[in-house]
Amino acid sequence: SSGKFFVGGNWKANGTKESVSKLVSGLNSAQFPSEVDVIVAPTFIHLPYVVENIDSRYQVSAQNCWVGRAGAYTGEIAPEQLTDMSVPWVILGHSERRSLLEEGNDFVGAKAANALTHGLKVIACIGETLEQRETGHMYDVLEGQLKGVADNVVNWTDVVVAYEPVWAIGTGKVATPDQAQEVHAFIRKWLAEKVSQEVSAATRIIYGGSVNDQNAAELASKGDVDGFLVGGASLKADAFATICNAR
Ligand code: G2H
Repeated sequence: SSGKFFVGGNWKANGTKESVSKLVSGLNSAQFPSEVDVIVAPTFIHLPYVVENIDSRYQVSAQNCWVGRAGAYTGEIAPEQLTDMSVPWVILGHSERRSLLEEGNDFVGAKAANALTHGLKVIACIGETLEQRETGHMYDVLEGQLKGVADNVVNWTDVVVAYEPVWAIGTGKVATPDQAQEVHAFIRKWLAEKVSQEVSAATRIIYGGSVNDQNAAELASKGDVDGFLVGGASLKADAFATICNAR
């Protein structure tokens, strides 16, 4: 395993002023060890509230950002606007954006490069669909997604790789601990061969897809599972806190 245990809560397009304020107070009273990096990713419009009201044990993340600088890009948010808002992290390449908005490997890579250049830390998501897994294309797909990121990243210190099998996202069908470990080990090996031994050893590889308070501990016991990216269960402070205590 590598680095500090890392748990990210991806709130996706969920939340109202009222529910976000309740979730933040729940999280502020949650207990977890100080040797865990805990990140929460609200929607863009809830970011300022969360930055101001969540306690300093948490780091805040956006769920996406623009591929270039601030300017005439209607509807987008640029990395320097996030850092100006004291948001240190961004999630990039989530499968929901890859599939629903057709974000490709090069585009995700370009966003990662731009985000890192402007001082953001990046949670880079990769993952195969069920069809790709069943037809034997899983490793090709993962390799293409990894390459898109690796071709654009110079310094890996601020990068976390999230493996999120698409068939496990929001479906309640979590990958088995062995399935997760197998792919995490593949990613670790790929980084060793294509980037460097140092980057492979130091980069955190986290798992996402139907992680909850019941299954997190067993997944976390696997050698190459360095943490989680949590969707649904991150909207409940108690469940999320249990996941933060999984290792
Ligand atoms: C995977 C995950 C969070 P969920 O997308 O990124 O969502 O835990 O709801 O499957």
